[in-house]
Formats: sequence, structure tokens, C-alpha cells
Amino acid sequence: MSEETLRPPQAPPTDPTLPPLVTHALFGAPQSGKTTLLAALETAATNNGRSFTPEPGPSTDFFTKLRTAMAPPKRFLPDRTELPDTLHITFGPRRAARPRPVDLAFRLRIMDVAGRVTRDEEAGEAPSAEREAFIEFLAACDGILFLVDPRRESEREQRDTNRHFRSALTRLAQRTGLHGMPRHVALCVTMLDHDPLLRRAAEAGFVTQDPHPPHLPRVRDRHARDFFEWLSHWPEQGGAREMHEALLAAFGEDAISYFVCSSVGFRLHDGRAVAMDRGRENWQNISPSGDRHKLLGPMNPVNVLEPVETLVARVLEERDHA
Ligand SMILES: Nc1nc2c(ncn2[C@@H]2O[C@H](COP(=O)(O)OP(=O)(O)OP(=O)(O)O)[C@@H](O)[C@H]2O)c(=O)[nH]1
Ligand SMILES: [Mg+2]
Repeated sequence: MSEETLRPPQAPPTDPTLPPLVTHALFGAPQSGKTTLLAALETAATNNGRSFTPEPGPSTDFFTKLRTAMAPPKRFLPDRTELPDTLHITFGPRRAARPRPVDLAFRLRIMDVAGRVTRDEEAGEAPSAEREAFIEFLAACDGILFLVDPRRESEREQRDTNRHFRSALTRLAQRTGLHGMPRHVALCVTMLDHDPLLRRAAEAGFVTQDPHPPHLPRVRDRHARDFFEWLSHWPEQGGAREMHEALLAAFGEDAISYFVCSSVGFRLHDGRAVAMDRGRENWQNISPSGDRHKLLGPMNPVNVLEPVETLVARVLEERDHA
């Protein structure tokens, strides 16, 4: 882990000419899609009319590397967290006729560590320095994006989402003690495009296709909490349910916003997602390639920028009232 990672987030700078700085952390079990979500952020920003400018140096190198890996002909998705763990990005204002506070420019400092870092220790095992550094970062950050991958809970041998949260949450509560836990949390169900999940969600009436091109399928934010409740009551999703209860107890109901996301999104034909009643080969945007995944076309992220923006808006509103 780099030295940069070990430094706690700095207080927001007072220079009024710079957009406000907000610090987020990504928190999720191994392979829950954290690094791919970062990889999709640039496309998500530009699709929403925002410029996306990583800071020169390691942050620019990181995104350049991802972009190169995902470009034709190889089109590989990232398969592991690559350094640096902490990225600095400036998002330009959303081009909108009457910008709302959430549309304004902001600077984001975001940390992504591999999911194995947060796993519960075995009895008697000393806490790892990496995990302690991450807890330190969480304790001082403005917002946390928790990623839940329903695929992980569906596979019996991997059903361990909860193991990657519980003792890290306890450590965070011990660490924040007097100051209190971070007050802005996004609970993001990832992999909406995963065929069995999308099918079941559509059958239950949670999925709509955008009325405007490219007609991407999505679960609307106002239904995302109900979606999560519904999902976490599937018999095999007990870990998600326990995790939800733990998050509610740790952060409180008011702190949590819910999202259903897909970083790779859906394959387009003539600039449109096909109707969902067509076969999955028509809309699935990735295919397995050895032990990795290949993109079949450009990413079309669904709900990737929105959780980041929502947390930013909440943080800035809170600062305004401080
Ligand atoms: N179907 C689908 N697969 C995805 C999506 N995002 C990521 N994946 C796949 O999920 C796997 C894990 O993605 P990563 O982004 O590396 O997950 P991570 O949470 O960073 O993993 P660690 O760094 O090991 O903790 C990869 O095989 C990706 O190709 C998505 O939106 N849809
Ligand atoms: Mg990763």
C-alpha cells in the first residue's frame, strides 16, 4: 500500500476558486465490482455531460491503464485492484440549463482496496496494517459506497459477504468513537446486468427501460430500497440481509441511500438497448475469457455516477449547514 494511502484524508481546502473536495471510500467483498465501478466512472461522467479529469501522476496513469486495457481489440475488464489505492478526480459541472447543487463541479478523492483486505481475521490473527490503514481512511472520510454483489451470495462456497464487513465495521465504530460514524452511505447492489439477477428482477416488476435512448434497463432509485429488501429475503441472500441489518444499526436509516448498479451495463444495437424480452445474447455486454471478462462493446454504466453524486450532494449540504 502506498504512503499516500496511509495518510488520513485532509480537511477540505479553503481555496474558494477550487471545486469542493469530497472523500469517499469503496467497501465491498472481493470481486464485488469496486475497481470496475471506478473504471466505468469516466464513461458515466461524460454520459451525464460532466468532464472527468484525473489529477496528473498516479491517478491519470491509473485511468490511462484501464482505458488501454478496455480498448479494442483486447477489451479486458480489470481483474484486480491496481495501485494507487487513492484516486483524485475533478468532475466538471453537469451541463444543465438550471444546475442544482448536485450538478456543480466537485473534486473526489476515492479509495479502493481489494476486498480481501477487510475480511474478518481468524481468531488470534493480528489485524493487518492494510486493513487498519483502510479503517483509518474510513473513519475520516465523508461518504462510503458499500457494494453488494448478489452473485457472491448465490454461490454456496463464496457466501461470505458478511465476513467482509462485520469486524471492519466494529473496528470503524471503535475508531470513530467520540466523533461518530460517517453519516453518508450508499448501499449499491452491483451486477444488475447479470442474467439471472436481471431476469428475476424484471419478473418481479423492478426493472424499467429508460424512455429516452439508449433505453437502458434500470431499477429506479425510488424503488432501490424495496429492491434490496426483496433481494435480501431470497433464501440464499442471508448474508446481504445480515449486512443490511448491521449497516442500519451502525449508520442509522437516515444515512443510507440505495442504488442498483451495473458498471458494464448493456450492449447497444444502433445506439439502443434491445427490449428485455429478447435473449440475453442480445444485450449482455461481457463474456468470460479464461478467468477474466471481456467487454463486447463500450461500457454503458447504469447508476454508477449517481451514488457518487448523491453522497457528494449530501456532504456539501451538510457542510453548508455546519
Ligand atoms: N456482469 C458484470 N460483471 C461485472 C461488473 N462489474 C464487475 N464485474 C466483474 O466482476 C469481477 C470483479 O470485478 P472487480 O471490479 O475486479 O471487483 P473488486 O471488488 O474490485 O475485486 P477485489 O479488488 O478483488 O476486491 C470481474 O470479473 C468483473 O469483470 C458488472 O457491472 N457486471
Ligand atoms: Mg478491486
